Amino acid sequence: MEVPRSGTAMRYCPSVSRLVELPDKGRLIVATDVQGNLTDFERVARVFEEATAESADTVLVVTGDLVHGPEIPEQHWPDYLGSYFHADSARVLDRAEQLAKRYPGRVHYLIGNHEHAHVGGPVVSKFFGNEAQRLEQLLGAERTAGARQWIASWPLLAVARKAGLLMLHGAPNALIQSAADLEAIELAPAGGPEGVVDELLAELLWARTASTVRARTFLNAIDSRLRVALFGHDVVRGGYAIDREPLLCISTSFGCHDGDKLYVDWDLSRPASSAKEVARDGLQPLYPECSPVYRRLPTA
Ligand SMILES: [Mn+2]
Repeated sequence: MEVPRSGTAMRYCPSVSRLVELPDKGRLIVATDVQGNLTDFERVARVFEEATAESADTVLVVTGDLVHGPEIPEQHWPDYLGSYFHADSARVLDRAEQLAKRYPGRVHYLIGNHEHAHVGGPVVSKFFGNEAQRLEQLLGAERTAGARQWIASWPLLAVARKAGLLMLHGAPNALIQSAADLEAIELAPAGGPEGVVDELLAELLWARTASTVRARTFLNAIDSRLRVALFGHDVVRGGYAIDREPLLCISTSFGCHDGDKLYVDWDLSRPASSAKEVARDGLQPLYPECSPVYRRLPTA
């Protein structure tokens, strides 16, 4: 069976919004950067399903990079990668899709730079020379086509206006005037050669930090009520980082020891005032049964 070339440029379907609106009430679970870790994805799914059992209006947002991870033997595992795992991105994609189907409209995956590599973005090479090609070889032609179609329906941002929270893959460093700028983003620029990336999209998917002024300008351009940006992309060994307000960078999985992995659990009807407040009241350990290695949770 012929496997199609990886990274084939896809366009957003006209009906797909770049920004998904979350409700003004209910519970919000936010996780980041699973990078093919099936065990961690299953745990995130369990957290969401347990929250759903208590409160039926729970929503889950995963801020990209569900796929692409190491497939190296445990004896060669470097300590800086945290707890050992063997990536199984194909099964993570399957499980992620099943979960979204089981809870229509309540499970949202945002595009990360690793997903973008499947739909027209630049080649990513973390553990393989071409991560998208590796995964697409494992998937085979038919599942690859399906995965690309699915990824091309994922939004870039999630917004919880009442809670004052914006979710995206990288730091909110892009210069935008309004949400309309985001709607103009294409996965691959029209008519351009492959590998050329929309500048705005590159910022959204690759920025690791932003100045306070720049980040607040970004939030304001979308909604003046937004107070905090939740994102991943970078590995924070201790589970979260607040470089400065309004930035809350979270590491739910990749690069961390199990006891340091964090996600956010927030009441969508509660307006957040700062990243510090969300860190203090919203961060939860993914594995409360595991001892922290580098993690220090904020105190009141
Ligand atoms: Mn990333």
